[in-house]
Amino acid sequence: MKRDGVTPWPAELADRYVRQGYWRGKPLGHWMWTWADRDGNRVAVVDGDVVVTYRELAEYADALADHLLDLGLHNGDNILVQLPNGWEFLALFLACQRIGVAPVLALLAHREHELRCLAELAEVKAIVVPDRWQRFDHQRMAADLADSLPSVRSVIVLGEATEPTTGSTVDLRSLLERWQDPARLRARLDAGAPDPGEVALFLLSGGTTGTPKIIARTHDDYEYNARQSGEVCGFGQDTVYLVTLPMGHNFPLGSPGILATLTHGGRVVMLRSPKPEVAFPLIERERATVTSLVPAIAQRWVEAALSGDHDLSSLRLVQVGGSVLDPAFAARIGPSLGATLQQVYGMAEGLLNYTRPDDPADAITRTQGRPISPADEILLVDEAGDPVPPGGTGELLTRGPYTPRGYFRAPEHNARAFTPDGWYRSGDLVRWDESGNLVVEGRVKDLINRGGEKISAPEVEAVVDALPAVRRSTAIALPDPVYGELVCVCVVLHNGQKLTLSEVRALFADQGVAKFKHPERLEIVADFPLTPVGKVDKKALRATILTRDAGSTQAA
Ligand code: AMP
Ligand code: DBH
Repeated sequence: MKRDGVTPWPAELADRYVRQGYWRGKPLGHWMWTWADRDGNRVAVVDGDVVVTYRELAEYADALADHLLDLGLHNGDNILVQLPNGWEFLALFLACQRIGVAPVLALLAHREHELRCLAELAEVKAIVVPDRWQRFDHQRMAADLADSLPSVRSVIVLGEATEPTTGSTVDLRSLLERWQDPARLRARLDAGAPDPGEVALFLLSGGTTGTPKIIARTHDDYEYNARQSGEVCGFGQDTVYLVTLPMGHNFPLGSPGILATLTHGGRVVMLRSPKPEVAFPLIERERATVTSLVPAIAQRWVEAALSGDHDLSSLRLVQVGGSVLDPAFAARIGPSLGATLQQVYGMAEGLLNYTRPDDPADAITRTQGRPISPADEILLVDEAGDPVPPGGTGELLTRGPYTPRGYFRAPEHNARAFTPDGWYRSGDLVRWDESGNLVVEGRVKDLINRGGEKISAPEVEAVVDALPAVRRSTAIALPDPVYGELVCVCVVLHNGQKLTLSEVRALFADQGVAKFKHPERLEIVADFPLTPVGKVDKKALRATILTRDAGSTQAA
């Protein structure tokens, strides 16, 4: 391995994954170049008015890879990427795959708090950002980070590169220009192709710890993740995939998403806002056949479809995943959008479950699907770690050809998050349904799932604890009608102290924490209920608050 801190699969299993054809020994994205050769005039990406063919995408990615080498980035290096959905992001992603540079895929919502942790953890050599996005100056943030992080040598900006840094500041679009003869360049890049067992990209985990965790995905493992997902979902040359969610996320990127679409010679349509007013005209114009949504967005789409008059008839499959989907609402999605619903229960850590398009309607609305691979192993265990009886609910443990054996550079956390024999402890409580699919019943992990965005409770607590008025804090999930869950912080204050929600939120903004993590509710309590082993009893705290809320609603 070129990078330290990656936990490999056991050698004999890795051999088996190769022998059984799961791992093909090819760099991620190689099929995009194959399509460029075979049928280069096919359209690969539509992004607003920009149409990019497979040949053009291959040439842009090669040119960019060449320029990245000139910037001093090499096989084994990591870069931090925070970009909006768009063809330039895709070209950059593919360029990285070409030369063994692994992008850490941050979300646009992330701010300095998150980016600094990620950049330090992966010792990134470059940071890629838009100049501004939704009135926020990403370039300024990246320049500040670059100035204070010794590993960072370049800031690459999509838009106008104006902010000087101690290293170099480069305009991403200028790197997409071709300076060399494409055929010669290609031969040179082919010669330096990365080892497929190496890290191709880093995905972010929702996390349950004070600092963010990232997952190193290899070329072999992620190529299979996308290819097998595409197989299960019937992707083909006629697939037109609409990228509704942020494309650095595992769901739109590789489940089956963008990468499987390109594997099959299909067409990717970029969307910058999931709003139905923007998405529906595009579905109509581009005849999109499939997209992926989180439940909160599906809700807006269903409401808009009822009142709107856009032609969505091209849609065949609408994937919904990331957080709990209410079965009664699930039953309305397919009919309202004129497509088959597919529930997706996935994780950046690996294992992917999909309902199958030909499952009975009832299984599609009530279950979260089943694994994509015959080599996926699943074990449901009780609190003592013993298997639960058939039909029982337990914590899902998993291993398999696209489920890595550890988080990147996190030995202490890995000792808890993985069993000694390599099972990933998902923290999800699930059961096998009679249909043969899994049903997610709850979770034992300490996070808040806000409409599919995962928020680590300990991370929130660490920020709140810095307030002088606060003696102790704890973060819990409360129900939210739109996002499913919201962040509630409960605090015990020092004697005579006061605290308001706006003071708490101001602190989060000041610390540069992503907005979706800012607490939406504050509860001041005299003390926390404790479990028999002396930990904060979050369940009891939540129940007390909910009972009190119910009482006050009735009284009102
Ligand atoms: P992450 O580890 O950040 O990639 O988040 C993955 C987690 O999201 C899973 O372990 C589940 O807790 C949750 N999740 C994903 N899909 C679903 C779903 N369809 N229903 C319920 N929870 C889900
Ligand atoms: O929530 C997730 O992380 C998720 C959901 C659906 C995911 O990673 C995926 C599909 O690939």
